[in-house]
Amino acid sequence: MASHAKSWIAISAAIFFLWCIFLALAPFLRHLDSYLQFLASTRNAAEISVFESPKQNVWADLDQNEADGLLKFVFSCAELNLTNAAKATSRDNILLQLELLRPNKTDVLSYLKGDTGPPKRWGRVVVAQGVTEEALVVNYMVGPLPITESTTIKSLEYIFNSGRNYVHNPVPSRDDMVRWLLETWPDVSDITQALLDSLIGMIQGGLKGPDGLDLQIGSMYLEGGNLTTWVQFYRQDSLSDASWILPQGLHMKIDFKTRDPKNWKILQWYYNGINYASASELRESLKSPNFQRAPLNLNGPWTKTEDFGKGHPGREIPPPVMIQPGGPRFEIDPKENFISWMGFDFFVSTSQEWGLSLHNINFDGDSVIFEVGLQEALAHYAGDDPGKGGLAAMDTLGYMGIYQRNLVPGYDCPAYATYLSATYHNGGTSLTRSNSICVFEYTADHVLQRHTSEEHVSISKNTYLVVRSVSTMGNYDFTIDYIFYLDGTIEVKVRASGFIWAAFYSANSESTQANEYGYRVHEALATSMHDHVLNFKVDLDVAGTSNTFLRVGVEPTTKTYSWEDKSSTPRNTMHLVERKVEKKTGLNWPSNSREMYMVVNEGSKNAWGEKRGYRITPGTGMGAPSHLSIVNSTTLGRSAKWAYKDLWVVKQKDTEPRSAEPLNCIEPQDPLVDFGRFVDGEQIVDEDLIVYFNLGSHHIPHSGDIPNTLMHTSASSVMFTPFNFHDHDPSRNRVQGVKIDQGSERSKARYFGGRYSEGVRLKASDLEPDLSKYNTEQQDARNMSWIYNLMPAGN
Ligand SMILES: *[C@@H]1O[C@H](CO)[C@@H](O)[C@H](O)[C@H]1NC(C)=O
Ligand SMILES: *[C@@H]1O[C@H](CO)[C@@H](O)[C@H](O)[C@H]1NC(C)=O
Ligand SMILES: *[C@@H]1O[C@H](CO)[C@@H](O)[C@H](O)[C@H]1NC(C)=O
Ligand SMILES: *[C@@H]1O[C@H](CO)[C@@H](O)[C@H](O)[C@H]1NC(C)=O
Ligand SMILES: *[C@@H]1O[C@H](CO)[C@@H](O)[C@H](O)[C@H]1NC(C)=O
Ligand SMILES: [Cu+2]
Repeated sequence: MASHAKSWIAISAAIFFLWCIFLALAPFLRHLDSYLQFLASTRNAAEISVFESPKQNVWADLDQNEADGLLKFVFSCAELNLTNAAKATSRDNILLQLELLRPNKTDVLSYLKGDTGPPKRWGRVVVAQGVTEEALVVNYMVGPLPITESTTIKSLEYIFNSGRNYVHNPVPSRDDMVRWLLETWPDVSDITQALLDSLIGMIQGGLKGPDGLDLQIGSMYLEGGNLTTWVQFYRQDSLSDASWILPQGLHMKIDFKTRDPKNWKILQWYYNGINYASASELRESLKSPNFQRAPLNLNGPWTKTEDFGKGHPGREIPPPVMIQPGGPRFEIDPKENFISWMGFDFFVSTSQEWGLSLHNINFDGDSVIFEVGLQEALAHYAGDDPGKGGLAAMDTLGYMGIYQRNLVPGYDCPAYATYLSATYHNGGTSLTRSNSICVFEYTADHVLQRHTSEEHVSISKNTYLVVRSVSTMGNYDFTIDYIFYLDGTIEVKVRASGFIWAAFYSANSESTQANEYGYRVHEALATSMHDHVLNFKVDLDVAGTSNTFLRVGVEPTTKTYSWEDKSSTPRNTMHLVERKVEKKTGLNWPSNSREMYMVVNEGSKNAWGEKRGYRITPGTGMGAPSHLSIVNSTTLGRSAKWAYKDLWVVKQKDTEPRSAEPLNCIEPQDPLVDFGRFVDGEQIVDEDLIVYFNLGSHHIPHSGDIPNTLMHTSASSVMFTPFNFHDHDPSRNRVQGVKIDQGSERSKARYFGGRYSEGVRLKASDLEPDLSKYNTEQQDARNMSWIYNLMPAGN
């Protein structure tokens, strides 16, 4: 290394040697971020409530006692042969994560009905197995918990339809990779100096140059466990974390064949639209007077996400805010994470991989949804350079729950929101994300109901309850909301903001037409089109588990009615046509909304004899949520078959609890859970149905995405809304409103529901939390993540 002493490094944490997660934890690890700790002025659920859940939260992740017992158990388990990660090499077995193995629905239902006690608790244990010739990531189940004499460990296979409990680990050793890069890369720093005006070298222990370069994984290829990957140079930016929009036009292809670093090599280079078979070929070419250089994509004020300067005059006046003088109107049992509001009640659980889920949602005592939660979040890119050409990121492997960070009151949620925390057990330690979930009521800027006649105007406020979390996955922050409305409607909504993962703009591109994959947005920067597809599971139990999926068409027809003149031309009109979905299937949102999709209970009728149901409909946002545009993605293989349709109707099975599995992307051709096999022709009339639906969008960033994508245009949602479920609109007896008699003589207001009749005293902090007073809490995720073990050191 001495001869390269002046070489800088900068292989940032962004380099993830797992081909689907490279979502760059770079910002996290680079800054060891501090987190906001809320002061007493923020309501913390644990401090307020005497409200008690009628049942135990059987979906709650392991408590500290269970996790400690499990940790002891696995380290003393001869079969696992675990080595402490701090001392381990890639030839040892390392514990990756501990979490709850969610109980089977069958067992939960009998508990909820009161037939049995709570289901036995089991833990899921994930191990990186290095002692065997082939490196694997292996799943086990341990239970019952807490640990007693009768606790056993078993291979965990039943939740996968591959018949396996493991995937091959293409990158068993981060250390080996770092060592290899240390030895190899200084040899090519002359190339980055010449083309990017920046040296590469290798740092360890956090040494970093101001104009250092990051490396980010782009397209990756796995062949039977052999990993080949393109890496692209990015410029660092420690001030704005803008490295995502500072791609450089230089790419290298690296072959990490087998576990033996002796077999690893740089295979190929790519610069400004031209391929080079080796570093020496590129060096030769550089000497030629005809060599075409691309402009540098350099940092500057344009990447800053804030403008602290004097702006538009209007911004010196603070904007309107919501306040909650009457206190919250919902109740929380913080021990069980059980929430009750206006006839709704439900449980909340967290998982380190997929974040929040809601369970056993009832409305006025009727079951509506047994479970709703994120399954996987995919971002699939396209482009004509090796960085974006085959890039697909699946975020649950990057821990969407663990990266639900502390929320910022007054910004993420109203100042008056109630906050919940979550604890995760990973890599042998535990980490609590305090205040990472917020719950609040909000009154919309539009009413829920209004009607005006000559005599009266009648109008009702639209107040709803939101359960919110934000998962930061590298470049994007995903805000996920579960929203409850007074009529029994439930909405699931996703919004994203952050840096786009941009492409280098090259005049020499291989594109066959202008703007084939995006738009030029800076000197040497182009947007890269990508599809966001976030898959959610909703286990609807509409007034019980015996449900049928109906498609009710709104169709044109031609008819002659009895009351019409027999000789008249037939009348062109429209009517409703009801069809049952008889077999498991995938569906798209129909054009012109020409069909209603609904789940009904044929054994449960309302007062008018109509089947009670819940309609599933695209909600509010940028049009109908989209599915993946690519057909048979080369990158995804069979790992994300759920991405190809808007929604899917299948049947509840204890052996198919999830559509996706974080480890799927490591063996895409033979994933642990192949969703394609869920849709097997089985009959689904009067059955316990599961609907999987996708949120997301075709994201075609433009100049307005620089520096950051904005939330209002990135939003998509799906709503579940009662359909003949009640005898009339159930919002009437829980809403606030007024009826005003019109006319000069009478003009009288009659209110229904509570209202403010006196002024309220406010503290400034009710309007604007004083964030400068919050403690910052360092929450280093370093030892939390086995992924970290696969990343180069030095951050
Ligand atoms: C985390 O891991 C590093 C390196 O393995 C070690 O030095 C450090 O002590 C660990 N920290 C904790 C809190 O375990
Ligand atoms: C247990 O792991 C060690 C390496 O950590 C290895 O040397 C040993 O052979 C393993 N034992 C068994 C039984 O696999
Ligand atoms: C769930 O059911 C499956 C299949 O019936 C069984 O193998 C498994 O052990 C059960 N899981 C738990 C956590 O009880
Ligand atoms: C992986 O690479 C090694 C070394 O070249 C080779 O022996 C092996 O067959 C490769 N595996 C596959 C499945 O291509
Ligand atoms: C996608 O895969 C299906 C099933 O294998 C096949 O029928 C179809 O032709 C493929 N389409 C494309 C564009 O590759
Ligand atoms: Cu996007």
